[in-house]
Amino acid sequence: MKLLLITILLIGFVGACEARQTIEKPRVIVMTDGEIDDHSSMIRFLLYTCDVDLEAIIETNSIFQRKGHSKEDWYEKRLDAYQEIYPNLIEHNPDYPTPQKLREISFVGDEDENHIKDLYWKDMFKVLIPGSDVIFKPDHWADTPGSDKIVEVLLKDNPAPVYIQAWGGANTAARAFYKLKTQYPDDYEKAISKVIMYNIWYQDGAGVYIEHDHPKVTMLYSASFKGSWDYNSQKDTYDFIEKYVKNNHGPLGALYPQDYISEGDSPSFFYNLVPGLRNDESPTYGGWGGRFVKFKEAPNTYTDAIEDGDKWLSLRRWIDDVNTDYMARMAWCVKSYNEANHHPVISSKTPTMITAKPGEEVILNAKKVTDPDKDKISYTWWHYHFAGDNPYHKEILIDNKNSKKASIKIPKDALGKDLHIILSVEDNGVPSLKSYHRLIISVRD
Ligand SMILES: [Ca+2]
Ligand SMILES: [Ca+2]
Ligand SMILES: [Ca+2]
Repeated sequence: MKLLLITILLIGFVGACEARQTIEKPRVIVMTDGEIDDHSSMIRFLLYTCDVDLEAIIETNSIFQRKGHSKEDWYEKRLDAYQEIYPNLIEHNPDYPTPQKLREISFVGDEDENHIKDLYWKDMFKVLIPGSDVIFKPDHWADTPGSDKIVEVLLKDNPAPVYIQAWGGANTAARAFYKLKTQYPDDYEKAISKVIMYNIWYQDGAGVYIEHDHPKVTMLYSASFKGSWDYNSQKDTYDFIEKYVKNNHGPLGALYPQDYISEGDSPSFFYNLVPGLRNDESPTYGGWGGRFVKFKEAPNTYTDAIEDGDKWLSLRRWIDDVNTDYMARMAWCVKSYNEANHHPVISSKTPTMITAKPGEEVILNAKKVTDPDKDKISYTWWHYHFAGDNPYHKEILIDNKNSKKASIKIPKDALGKDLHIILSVEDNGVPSLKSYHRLIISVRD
């Protein structure tokens, strides 16, 4: 009887893990203000559209790009270039959306200058920060194709979260939320509770308005993109852009407008990549898009986490991995499957959650890791000692941390804490690619 029970538990456990791995791709809406940075970010983003369930791309304005740029053809040029490389991209991943689909889900949102009246760069840290007073309300603004699309997406009978990325202002989303509240009162709460917004600063008055009037929306406020991904942050990447993006990598990379990586808005979509890091479970977990902590004065708002006294570390710790991955994607634009590299795959049987006692030794086992190119795999286990709501703040050494099978001794004073253990596996392809897995060890008696 006991054996039967254990067997059932084991099957249940494995089943739960597999369910995690087959989880739907994150539903994503991009709002871009068409700044030069956005022109660069869009090139990279298009190469990751196979990893998300893209609902819409919406052109907007911001206090920096006051009239927006939808009347120009910067975005259309990128879609045209994508169309050219699309046949090659689907050799590497069949989930890339068709160029036709991308055009169908492209919209223009709010580019009305009156909706950012008297707001300028100098206000950025005075009135456009979490917890500030509301400056504008969208009550009397016109609906736009962009805001109506957001309404439509949120009303769909699909309970999965919707990630809305504000690469510029968020007035378009503000208007959509207002419309839901006033015209769809019965569906409003359900619709709005699905939204997780990743804001690259608050680049118009919408951020504080949403905090006040739509507090069920989860707001992530990033300021640390500045100094890690924006203009001037990665000035050692001239060669990278020259060699791996602009030249010999097809028409999309050739459009890269800058001489080095300058993509202040990109962290907002990095957040939706790398499912193995489980960013989707909590902003406090941390991944390619950085890590966040709860902001005290607004109940559902999160701001950049500080790690080791460093406000950039949660983003910077991944920069090399993120850019190497981009190199591989750029190669997908021009190379055949056999000439290019693809990610190693960590078996879904590797546990994601276990409980251990203080003083106990826990075996960390990567189970099966395969590589579609039959590359050799190397392993690194590490303790992300800032991650989660309940972290054990001291670093813990992992025995055999560069082996498939490693072990960790749970410290005695870790009782009640959760240890976030990250496994990264790296192949030896060119460029080498990493995949990740997060195991959370709850230390309980
Ligand atoms: Ca246009
Ligand atoms: Ca922008
Ligand atoms: Ca590989």
